[in-house]
Amino acid sequence: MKLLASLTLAAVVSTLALPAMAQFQKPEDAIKYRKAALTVMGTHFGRIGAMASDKAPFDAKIAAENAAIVETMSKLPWAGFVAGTDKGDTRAKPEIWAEQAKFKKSADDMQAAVAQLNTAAKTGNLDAIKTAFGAAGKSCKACHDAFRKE
Ligand code: ASC
Repeated sequence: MKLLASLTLAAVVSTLALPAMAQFQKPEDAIKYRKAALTVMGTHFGRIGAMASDKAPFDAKIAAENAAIVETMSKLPWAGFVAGTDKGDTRAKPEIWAEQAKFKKSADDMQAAVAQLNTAAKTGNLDAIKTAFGAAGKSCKACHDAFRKE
């Protein structure tokens, strides 16, 4: 069982490590994929936000379920930022590719903030969730301000 788990993990990791372009048939597919991933992430993030801003009743289990989804989703959009996909049905700015280290740092910061939100959600403490939600929201906004067109 342990061996099977290791082999499965190795297969998943090597798939994720494939050159991004090899994972999409067409540039449009990469754009669609990253937008879909960000949309799903934003949807579940928003459900936590409703609780964090007292617009929805707080339910620790629902918050934790949503935070786990957000953390998983936060890992996915990046493979879709294939070189040359600043054209088409996208608001991605060319700076994503011109300033790759900066973009990667932004993406990493968001993933770290979202991981902390997931940790906070697991405690079931609304105040901790509010704090972590605020920080995660800032990380979303920082990346959008720098790398997303209006
Ligand atoms: C959301 C969402 C975003 C972020 C961002 C935070 O709920 O969909 O893109 O929060 O608005 O500033």
